[in-house]
Amino acid sequence: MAWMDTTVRAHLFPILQAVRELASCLLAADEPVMNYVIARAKLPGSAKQHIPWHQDMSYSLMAATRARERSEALPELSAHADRSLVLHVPLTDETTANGALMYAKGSHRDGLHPRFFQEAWRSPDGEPSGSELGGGFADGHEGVETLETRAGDVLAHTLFTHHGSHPNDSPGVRWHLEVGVQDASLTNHWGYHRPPLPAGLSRHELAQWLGDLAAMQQGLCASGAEPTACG
Ligand SMILES: O=C(O)CCC(=O)C(=O)O
Repeated sequence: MAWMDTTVRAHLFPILQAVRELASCLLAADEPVMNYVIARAKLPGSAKQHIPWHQDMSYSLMAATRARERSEALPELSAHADRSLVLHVPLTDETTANGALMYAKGSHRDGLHPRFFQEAWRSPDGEPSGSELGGGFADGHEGVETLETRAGDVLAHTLFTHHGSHPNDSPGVRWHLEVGVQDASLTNHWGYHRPPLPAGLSRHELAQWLGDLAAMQQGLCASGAEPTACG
């Protein structure tokens, strides 16, 4: 029997079902799949939970390409970004004071900045990456916009969009869900199981979908092999 509790049944499942249509529309994909879901809390004054400016592609390199040189990887990274999105779903209202998201407008057009081609992934002789290069954007940059949102809104950004968030200087905890979605036809070189977003809210569909979620969490490939051996 798949694991199920009240929070999943009453909150997580309906949210994921609700974003299915949005993902399908934005990706022009009949059956979008989910490649991860994270619930994040941003505690007041917590420096450790402050996420600096970044591009999410940085965390998807091993799923998007086998190339270890950025210039060689860029076409595959672009193809991957074209058919993937990150949905940021506020569970509490997000204001500048409690850590709302900031986007650098138009930054999704410029591909992956060398800083975000991870050290651990690039070849030892590749171009330099790392903090010395800077990311190109910071809170005060003229192309940067803060998006204050209400619980129930959804923000969508590409894997190339430069984004960061304000610190949480309010007395309350800020919660959000982050859902990575993709067109199912996109090759995922890592090869772990990616379930479709849930289509219905019945107990039967939920139980079935939780089995899918458990397989994804265990890192199982479609073939059942370990992720490092997939793709
Ligand atoms: O909430 C944050 O501080 C950052 C969230 C984020 O990077 C995202 O939703 O992609």
